[in-house]
Amino acid sequence: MKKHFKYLVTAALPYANSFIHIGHISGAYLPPDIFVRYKRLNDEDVIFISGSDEHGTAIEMASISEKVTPQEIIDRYHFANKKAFEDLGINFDIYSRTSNKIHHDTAQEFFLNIYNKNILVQKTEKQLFSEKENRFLADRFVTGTCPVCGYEEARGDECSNCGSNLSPLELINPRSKITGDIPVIKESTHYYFPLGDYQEKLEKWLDGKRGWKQNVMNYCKGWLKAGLRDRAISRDLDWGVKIPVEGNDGKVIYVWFEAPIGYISATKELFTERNEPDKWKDYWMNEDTKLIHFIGKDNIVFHSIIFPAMLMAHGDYILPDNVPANEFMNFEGEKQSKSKGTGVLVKDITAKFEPDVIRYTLASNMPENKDSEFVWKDLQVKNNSELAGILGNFINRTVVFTKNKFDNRVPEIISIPETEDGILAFLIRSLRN
Ligand code: B3M
Ligand code: ZN
Repeated sequence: MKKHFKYLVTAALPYANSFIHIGHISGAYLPPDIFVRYKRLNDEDVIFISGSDEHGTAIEMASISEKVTPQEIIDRYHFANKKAFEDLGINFDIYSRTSNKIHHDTAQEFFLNIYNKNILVQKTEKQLFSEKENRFLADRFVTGTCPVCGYEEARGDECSNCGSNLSPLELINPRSKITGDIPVIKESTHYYFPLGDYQEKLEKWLDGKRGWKQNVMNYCKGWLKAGLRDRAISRDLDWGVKIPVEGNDGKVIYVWFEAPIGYISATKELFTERNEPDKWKDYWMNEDTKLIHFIGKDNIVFHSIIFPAMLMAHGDYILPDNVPANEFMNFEGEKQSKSKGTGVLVKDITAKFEPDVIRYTLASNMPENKDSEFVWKDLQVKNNSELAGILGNFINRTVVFTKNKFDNRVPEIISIPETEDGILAFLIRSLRN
């Protein structure tokens, strides 16, 4: 008998620090929405989870540059982005927030689970510190020259030019992103997750994977080949999920450690809302569930190496079945970028066009295997020639023909020519499968 799986489909949690654009949609949201619609049509057991990522220096940076509190930032962008998804017909079962209590509790429980098993390592290491601002310059708070490609505006956590994963101390000529202050080096104690201990297990697990996209597999193999190292999972920041161990005032869990746990918290919240508070376990603790993470290519390492290793360390949960990552959709020749303000915002395009026109244009040009390009002219052509001209005309003719020749009713099938018989059989088969 055919085995029936449950599907737990997640779409990356966008930072609630800016309005989402159509590049995000074509990479990480429309593909799972199409997948989930298909599963729902087939009456399969599927839940579709996403929400706002509301911590990390991405949020704090936005709050500093807009001169409001982090809370105001996340409230503004969470609700705006939730509406943007709805306006595009992207139907999550839940669009949660990592600032919710249920997430803080779940993330702290996760941290404590592995802390109590003595998996975490504490290390005192040198960090960049701004005396002027009296703060450690974590992740996006610091900018400098990328040691890999020489790009002068690389962030402390990542170079947006070459995609290298960085740590602030690797930057050449580091300076504070906010004040331009040249930082000094000061020691700070942090918790590290020993990713290297999971190297072999991860290699075995990935070796057994079939049907993964080549870009994702190659990327993972590159990381494994370079060798996995310990990763700091705490930060000296105020905004975030507090470290649930005494003596850690002023420290929070690193955003990339707690954000993926948000998929678990959101599932708990969904079933709490549905008055079935334990049902989330039917998904997360059930080997017959296929956990599928839809993401953009810049999030691959977190979903296909680091989060799986965290799940292995915790031990109670299933691992991802697949991590379909898409490439980027550029805009009229340049990268769509929240920080540079380039690209098309969902709230702007949905104010002008019907969701299906947008969805069709994006879906027919999805950046599945290489970066694709959005150009306005293309939306016009797809709308006018393909949707209105071909599909609209076909439907219009059929309806008018039915009206004129069959008195407005769909006629009984009397006889089907052999050629059409084949088509009909094919359609019925496709609907059944
Ligand atoms: N917020 C990165 C991003 O918005 C990050 C994804 C988290 S998924 C758990 O691109
Ligand atoms: Zn670089």
